[in-house]
Amino acid sequence: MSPFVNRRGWLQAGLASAGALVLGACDRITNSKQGVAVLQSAEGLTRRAQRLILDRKALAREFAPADISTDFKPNGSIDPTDADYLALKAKGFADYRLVVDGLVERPLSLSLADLRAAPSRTQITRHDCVEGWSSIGKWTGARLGPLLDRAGLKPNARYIVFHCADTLGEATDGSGKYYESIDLIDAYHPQTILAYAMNDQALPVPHGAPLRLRVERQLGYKQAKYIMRIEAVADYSHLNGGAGGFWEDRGYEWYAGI
Ligand SMILES: Nc1nc2c(c(=O)[nH]1)N[C@H]1C(S)=C(S)[C@@H](COP(=O)(O)O)O[C@H]1N2
Ligand SMILES: [Mo]
Repeated sequence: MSPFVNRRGWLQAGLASAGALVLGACDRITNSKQGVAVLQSAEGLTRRAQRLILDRKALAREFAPADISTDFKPNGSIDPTDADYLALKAKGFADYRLVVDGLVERPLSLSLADLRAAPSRTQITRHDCVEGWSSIGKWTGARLGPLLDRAGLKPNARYIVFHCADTLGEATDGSGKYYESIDLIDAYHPQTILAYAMNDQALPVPHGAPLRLRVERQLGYKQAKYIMRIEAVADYSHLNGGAGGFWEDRGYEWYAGI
């Protein structure tokens, strides 16, 4: 069972036991006007929480092959010059390994072949950059949820951090390396994939070769390219500028939903 389901189970168990407490005093409560109001407001709260969770699980719109942009704009880093990345690129990424570690039971080190053999998904979606442009692309990749299950998240894991190969900016936050983070609801969303292909070709360098995130209900800057390492954490405030991502450390919103 995925930790997301575990947590939801935990939430439901919590609500059920809160309900049991209320039910224990049922007679007295329903006999008072105030008591009925308490029950009604609790029900409203549960319904709103449920709606929020359903909304977080909704799928992003998917498009038809004819909608695919022929001029999908590469943005931000488009040709990293970091030494480790250049060495991998020189060998066509044959030595590439994705490290999955942090709060996991079984740290992983996956080759591109391992990733291609993992449970996958293909989707045609629209990418929206905060700069005001959008492009539609077709992405194929390993679903993040099953990979996290393979590693086995520890119960205190709350966020997934993506550590990238490229240095985009000044080292104002201790590194200047690009990084991003998402919560477990987005990590287990069915359209959240580690894409190794774009428009039926191996992912090109300008778009994040050999591996980039697609988290389809979020803005462009959440779509981390050049992913080297995935770390499960309880909290991200100790990383770099503390705001959970390269652009977040520079004032952008963390959740960045669209
Ligand atoms: N590693 C890394 N990931 C990144 C960026 C970057 O500079 N470095 N730029 C982000 C931004 S702002 C956007 S809009 C998208 C661009 O993705 P694309 O190059 O495929 O269009 O990547 C995002 N992910
Ligand atoms: Mo962007």
